[in-house]
Amino acid sequence: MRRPGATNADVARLFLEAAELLELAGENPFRIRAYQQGARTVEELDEPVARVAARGAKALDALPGIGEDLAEKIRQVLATGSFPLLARLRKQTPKGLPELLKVPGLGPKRARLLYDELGVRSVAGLARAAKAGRVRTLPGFGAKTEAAILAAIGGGAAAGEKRMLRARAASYAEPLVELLRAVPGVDRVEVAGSFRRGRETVGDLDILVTGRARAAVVEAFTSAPGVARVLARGATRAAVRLGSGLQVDLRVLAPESFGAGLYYFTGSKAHNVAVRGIARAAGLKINEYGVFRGKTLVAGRTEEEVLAAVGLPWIPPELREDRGEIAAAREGRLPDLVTLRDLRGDLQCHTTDSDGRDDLEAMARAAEALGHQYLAVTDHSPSVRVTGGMDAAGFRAQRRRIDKLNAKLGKLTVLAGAEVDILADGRLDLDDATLAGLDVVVISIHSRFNLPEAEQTRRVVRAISHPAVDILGHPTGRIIGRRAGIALDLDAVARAAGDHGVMLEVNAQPERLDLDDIAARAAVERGVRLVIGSDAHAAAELGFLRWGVDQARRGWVEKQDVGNALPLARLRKLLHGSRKH
Ligand code: DGT
Ligand code: CA
Ligand code: CA
Ligand code: ZN
Repeated sequence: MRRPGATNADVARLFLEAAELLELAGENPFRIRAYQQGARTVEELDEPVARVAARGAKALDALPGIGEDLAEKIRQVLATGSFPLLARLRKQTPKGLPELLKVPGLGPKRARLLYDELGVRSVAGLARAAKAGRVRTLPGFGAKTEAAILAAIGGGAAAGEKRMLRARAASYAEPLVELLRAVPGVDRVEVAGSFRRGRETVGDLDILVTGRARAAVVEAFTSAPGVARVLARGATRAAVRLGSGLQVDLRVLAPESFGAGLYYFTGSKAHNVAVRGIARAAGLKINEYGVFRGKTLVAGRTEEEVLAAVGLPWIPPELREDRGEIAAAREGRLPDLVTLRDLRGDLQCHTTDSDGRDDLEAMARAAEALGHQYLAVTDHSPSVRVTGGMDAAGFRAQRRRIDKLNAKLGKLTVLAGAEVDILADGRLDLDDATLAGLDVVVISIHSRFNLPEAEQTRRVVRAISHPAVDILGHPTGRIIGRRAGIALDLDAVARAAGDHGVMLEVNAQPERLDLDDIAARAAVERGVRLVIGSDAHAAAELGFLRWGVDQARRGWVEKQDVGNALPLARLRKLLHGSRKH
C-alpha cells in the first residue's frame, strides 16, 4: 500500500538516523556523509520530495548530493515509510546504543567505546558509570568529560528529549506563521520564547496571535499540515506535537495585552524575574496581561510601552538572558547590535574543488544574488582527506580560475582563500609560498579534538601566530548535540588573535554556531575582531549567515566588531597581504 504523507522532514530524519547507525557500525565516512548530505538536500528542497519523484525516474538523481542509490531509498520511503537498509541497520545495532547518542556531546565513536568497554547499555547506565568515576578511565575521556556527561544527562537528556536546532525549528515555524497570518481576522502573529531570543536550540515553539477570529485560529493551528498530535486545545490556547517531534504552543491574546504577552513569553525566565523585581520596587505588577498599578492596566499593547512603564527602553530579545542587559538598558548603554544587512560579504565557503556541492561560478553567482560585495572561497587543504582537500597546485589552478571569473563578474569580487587544516603540532597544512599567494587564509582544526587543554591551546596559538593567517575558523569545533568543543583556553586564544591581527569566526552553520554567544562576547570585550562566515557547502547555504548574525547578537556584537561588515577596500587592509607584523 502506498503511504501518503512522507514529508521532506521524514525523509531527512530517516537518512540522519541511517547515518548515525552507519557511524555506530564504524562504516566508511563517505557513505555516512552521503546520507547526511542527502538529508540536508531533502530538507532544504523548496517543494515536497514526493512531487520531485513524481516527475519521473531521473528527477531525484538530478538533485545535488542525491545519487541513484539515495534516489532509490527516497522512493522506498515514499512507498513504504522506510527503507530496507535502515531496517537492517536498526536490527543489527546493539540495543541501547542509539539511546546513548541522545546524550548531548556523545558522538557514535564515544558511544561505541562506552558500550564496548564499560558495558553501558542505557542513559541510566551511563549516569551510574559516570558517577562511579569509570568513564574517565577510557582513552580520550577525562574527569572533565565525565562531569560534562553527567551535566548533560541532568539537563533533560535522560528523558530522551533533544532540543531542536533553531534553524531546523525555523523550517517548521515559518510556514505555521504564514498559515496563521492568512486566517481572516488575524492581526499579528509572532514566535516568542527561545526562538525569538535567537538561542541556538529550542525546546519548543511559542506562537502568539492576536485578532478577532479566536476559534478560527485555534482550528487552523490544530489542523495545520505536519501536526501529528493535538496535545491540548482550548478557546484561546492550544499545543500540538509535529511529526518532527517538535512541540508548538499557541496562545491567542487580546490586542491590549499583546505587547505584555509577547514580552512575557519571549522570556527568558531569568530576565522576566529580574524585571518583575524592578516593577515591584516601583509599586507595579507585571505579568502576561500587562503592567498594573493596583487593578489598573497602565501598559500592555506593545513591548515598548510595557518596558517604558517600568522605566526601561526596549531591549532586543537576543539580550534578554539576565546577563547585564537590564543595567545596560537603565544606563543607556545597550549595544547597537549587528544586523544581517550590515554584512558586506562572506569569508568562508566551499566548492566542488573540495567538499562543496556547487562549483566556483555557482557559488559566486549565488553570493552576487544575495548582494554580497565579496566572497572568499576557502576550500580544504590536503590533510582533510575525507573531504577531498586540495594541494598547493590545486589552489594555484583555482586562483587562475578565480581571476578569470572576477573579470566576468559584476559587483562581486571573489577572494582566493583556503581553509587550512591546523596540524597536530600547530603547523599549517600548506607551504608558506602557497599561503602567501592567497587573499584570505582561514585556519581550523579537523582532527585530534581530544588533546588536553594546555596542549590544544599551544597548538592553536602557534597556528595563529603564523603571519599568513587571517581567520581562526569554528574555533572550538563543537557540533551542537553531538560533539563538545575542544578543551581550549579561549582567553589565551583571544589574546594571541589580538596580538597577531587574526579575526575569530562565528561560524554560521546551524549545528556549529562557533564561537557561541558567550565566547563571542568575551572576544569582543578583549578587542578582538570577529567575522561571521557561512561556511556554505552549497549555494543555498550562503543564507546561513542569518544564524551566525543571531548568535553574534546574543553575544552583544556590534557592526564595528565584525570584519565582514567592512567594505572590501577596508577589509583588505586587515588581511595578511597588507598587514604589518
Ligand atoms: P525553550 O522552549 O526551552 O527553548 O525555552 P523558552 O525560553 O522558550 O521557554 P518556555 O517555552 O518554557 O517558555 C517561554 C517563555 O515563557 C519563557 O522564556 C519565559 C516565559 N515563562 C514560562 N514560564 C515562566 C515562569 O514560570 N515565570 C516567568 N517569569 N516566565 C515564564
Ligand atoms: Ca519555547
Ligand atoms: Ca513553551
Ligand atoms: Zn572546517
